[in-house]
Amino acid sequence: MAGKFRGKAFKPASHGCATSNPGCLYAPAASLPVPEPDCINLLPNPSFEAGLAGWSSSNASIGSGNPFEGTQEANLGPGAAVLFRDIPLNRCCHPLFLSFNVFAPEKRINNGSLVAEILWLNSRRRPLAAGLRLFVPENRISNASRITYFAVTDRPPLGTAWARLQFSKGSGALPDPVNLDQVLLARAGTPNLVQNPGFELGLANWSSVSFVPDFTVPYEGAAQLHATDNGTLYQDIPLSNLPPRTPFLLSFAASGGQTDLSVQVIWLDQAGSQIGPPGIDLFVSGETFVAQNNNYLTYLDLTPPAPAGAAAARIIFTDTIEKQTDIFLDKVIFIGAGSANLLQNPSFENGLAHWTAVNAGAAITGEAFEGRAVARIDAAGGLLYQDIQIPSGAGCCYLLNFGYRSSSIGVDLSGNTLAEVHWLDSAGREIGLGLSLVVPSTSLRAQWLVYTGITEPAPPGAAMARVQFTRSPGSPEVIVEIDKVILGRLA
Ligand SMILES: [Ca+2]
Ligand SMILES: [Ca+2]
Ligand SMILES: [Ca+2]
Repeated sequence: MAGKFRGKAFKPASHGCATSNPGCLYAPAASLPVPEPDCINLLPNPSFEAGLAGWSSSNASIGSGNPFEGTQEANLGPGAAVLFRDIPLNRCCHPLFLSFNVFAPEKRINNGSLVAEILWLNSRRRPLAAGLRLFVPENRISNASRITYFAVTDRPPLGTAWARLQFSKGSGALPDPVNLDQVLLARAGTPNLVQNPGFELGLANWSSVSFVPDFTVPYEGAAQLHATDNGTLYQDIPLSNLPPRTPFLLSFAASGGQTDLSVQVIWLDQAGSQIGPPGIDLFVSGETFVAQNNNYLTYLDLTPPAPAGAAAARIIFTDTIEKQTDIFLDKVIFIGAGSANLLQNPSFENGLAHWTAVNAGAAITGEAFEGRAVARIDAAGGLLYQDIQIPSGAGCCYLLNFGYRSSSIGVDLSGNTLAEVHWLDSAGREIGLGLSLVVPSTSLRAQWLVYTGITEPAPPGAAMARVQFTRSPGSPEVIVEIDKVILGRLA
């Protein structure tokens, strides 16, 4: 994947990214590459499959012990470590969407703290401003956890020509290494529209019943929210400064015990009355949280375009506590997006409707990633795919996101699962590969993992995208589950 991006950087852009774009900060001289379409993953070598090529590092190395994606991961530490790189921005002043995955080697490990940071640099690579600083506290990343982070920067100041992406790790109680893999940095539609998104100001800007601030090892920062009773939490996001009919991306992180969580985005008119059906309506079972073993799960979804007359979007969290347990929430993101989720029956709540499968089925389970059903691929290997129309999609990039887990325990292996997006022409013939994610065979205890990638731009003539999952045989009786598949445009 990295090689493809790098190879493309020096080819003439053939779909709309004109070299004379008025948004470009610097006119491309002969010595500079032709600007790429800026919807792709801006990071070459995002999964460390080319080792640390392109990254500057201190006390970081490459490992292949248990990569999150592909065959290799970056190992930070033990002890203090840093990994950074500067990324040229061909067009100024768009916020950026960042995703990465962190985990500990399979030992008794309590990580040191980790900071993910984006700095805006001018053309001489002098810092102009901070775009993002995300702090992961000590002991959040234990050997039980593989955590996905999403974050959005603010809008870079005029004169920004580079973004510096930096991961710095502090020392924990040794051994304290942190592994890092599958980093995504791509143009976002807007900065985060949520006020006090990480609850660092407690309940400021939120309306709450039962949720209270909590400061014990949050997902990020120094605070999270906690509830031990049935409750609700909401915030209204005004839409007046956004184009009508904008779709939105919602993300949040949650963990807990036997506590069901419902998450909705509803549309409100000027008078505060609800318009139409919810834009997002998610359900996470308390059993799913129990199976995560106190590890935070991160969710991402896309709304359809806001309906005509929508003056605000209300993000609502509702928890239903079965027993004397609790729930934690952190880091809510709501940004303008480029499209709705284009997949039909994305969460397998209607069985395998709209999907084509070999050696795979849909199953009702109390531990679904989302809702009450998942897709399961047999231990002997199997596949699952769906074709979707992408009218006027040429030149656009698409975000792929899904939940994955295997039932493997101990020495059992899951087999490899390839998640891919292929481009099809109007006759349904494949004309190219947009994205390939390799979910490697793992012996991790059953936990949901969250995979996210962004395709290359769809080539001219692309009329459809095919989202496909193919699994090779694993240990007998080890089932692979896929749930809540998203394919849509980030910007
Ligand atoms: Ca990798
Ligand atoms: Ca927080
Ligand atoms: Ca589901």
